[in-house]
Amino acid sequence: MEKKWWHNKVAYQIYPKSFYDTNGDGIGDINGVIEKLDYLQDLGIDIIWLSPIYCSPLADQGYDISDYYDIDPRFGTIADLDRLIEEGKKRGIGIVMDLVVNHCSDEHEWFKKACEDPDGEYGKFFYIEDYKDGDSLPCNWRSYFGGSVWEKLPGHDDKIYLHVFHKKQPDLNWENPKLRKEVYKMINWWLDKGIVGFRIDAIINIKKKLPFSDYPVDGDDGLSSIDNMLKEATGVGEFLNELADETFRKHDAFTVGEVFNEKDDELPLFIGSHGYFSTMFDFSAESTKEDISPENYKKAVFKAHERVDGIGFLSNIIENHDEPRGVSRFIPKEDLDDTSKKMLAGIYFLLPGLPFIYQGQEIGMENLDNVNDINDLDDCANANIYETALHEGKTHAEALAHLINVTRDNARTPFQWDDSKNAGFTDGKPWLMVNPKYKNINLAEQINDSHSVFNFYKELISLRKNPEYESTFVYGKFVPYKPEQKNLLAYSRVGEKSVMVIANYQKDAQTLSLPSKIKKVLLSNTSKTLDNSSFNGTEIVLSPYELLVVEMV
Ligand code: TEU
Ligand code: CA
Repeated sequence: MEKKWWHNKVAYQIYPKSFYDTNGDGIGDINGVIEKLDYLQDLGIDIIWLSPIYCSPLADQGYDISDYYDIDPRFGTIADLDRLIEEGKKRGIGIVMDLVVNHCSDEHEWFKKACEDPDGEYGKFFYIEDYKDGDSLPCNWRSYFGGSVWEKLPGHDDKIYLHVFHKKQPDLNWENPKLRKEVYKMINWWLDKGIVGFRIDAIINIKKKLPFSDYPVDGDDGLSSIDNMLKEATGVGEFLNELADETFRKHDAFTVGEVFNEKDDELPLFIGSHGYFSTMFDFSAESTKEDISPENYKKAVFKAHERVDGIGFLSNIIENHDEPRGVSRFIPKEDLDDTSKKMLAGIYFLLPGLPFIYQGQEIGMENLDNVNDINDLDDCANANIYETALHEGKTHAEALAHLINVTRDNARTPFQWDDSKNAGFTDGKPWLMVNPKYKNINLAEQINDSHSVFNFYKELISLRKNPEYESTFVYGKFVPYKPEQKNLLAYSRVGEKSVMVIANYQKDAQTLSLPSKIKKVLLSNTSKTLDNSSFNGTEIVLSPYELLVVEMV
């Protein structure tokens, strides 16, 4: 495999609004990221992905951009960002921006001009249609946040525009070469500024199946999921190839795609050596519909890595700003403790590909347990989740309980720096509630405790970067071990060295017979196992949620 500069990197996602507030307005800011760079360097981070900080009405928390060339004043200024890039460079940390180009904001000047003159140049930047036969819609697609994808065009009673996300996020028309050119110009402007790349938002949606047509109704609302359309939309590759040629490839940029619904034979095109992107996220466990047991977690993740074997690199996560906290999702509530959190960390972190840590994950931040009412939460997706639950017959209390399990706000509560007021996130009133668990789960408590979740993440990163093992963790082959053994999650990484990652994904002990003897214990989440004398044979007994990373003979 052709080696790339980003292959051995460890990335960290920052959701700026909730990271660190330096001016007391309750909103995290760029200066807050700069203040915490030493912290991230100490943890071992090489790449920071910033969720959007461009000018935005924040209808979808910055994923609705009204000016791609400027920073929202709530987050800071372009000068602050330049300083962040510079300060990052000094510490060997590259900055990755979020690229949100499936849609912009309805407050972007392109959309304003489109409303003024729907038949003019900017009207063609969007999908603007007339009602069919007076009042019917061009198609029955359901937007990701609920309701029809069609909304009346402001100022024009007879016209509507398409938005697959929020109505304040009109879709950009990628079929229009002028629009594409504008997008490439903007991307190159950012790359010239010195960022190292982009995380690419919702990109699979840029290709629509045209002309608009209905798909089978799959809900009581009489609408059809966008997925039904995406399955039939072909040709996204032509856009992506042009995009990569005009921008990323010229700069040797690092890009990570938020890609769903890709077909098997498209994988080399997406993430092969000359793919559209450097890598893409593995969402296989996050998008598992059934209850996520250890067995189907293993199945999903193993399958994902076997699928890309020899093709390219996935980016591994247990959570992000759109998902509940990974530890709350993948570990049964009654078993959630530092040991099980560390086990989950070890499992995903040493898989082939790039590990991404989402802010707060490194201290084991958990979901909210309860809120008094829906107004304590913020996300624009909440209303639809709640209403749908009521519609399915749940009571208000049940609907709220369901919402708390799944809401994206679980990941968006402020970072828990210490146990002072507002978890040390702000001197003002935080824009979103702080998770009350901050009294027990916070960085200050963990930073000097060698057994903390935080220090376990540090150890994981330094193990991955240890020159003796790095090539094995980066390029070593992924070989599942005894996938049929229940609640055992084990795999080898075979390269210059042979390393095994072994996890007992349950609350009971279990016995495992190994293919050979253990040569060395590289990492463990239970201090007792660091004594090599307990590994004389090939049969080992694993304690509850034990994780072992071992070099084999
Ligand atoms: O997400 C796109 C996406 O497909 C989903 O994860 C989606 O957010 C979720 O299913 C809706 O509940 C990206 C961003 O990560 C997300 O934050 C934005 O809301 C979305 O695009 C629109 O820009
Ligand atoms: Ca602030």
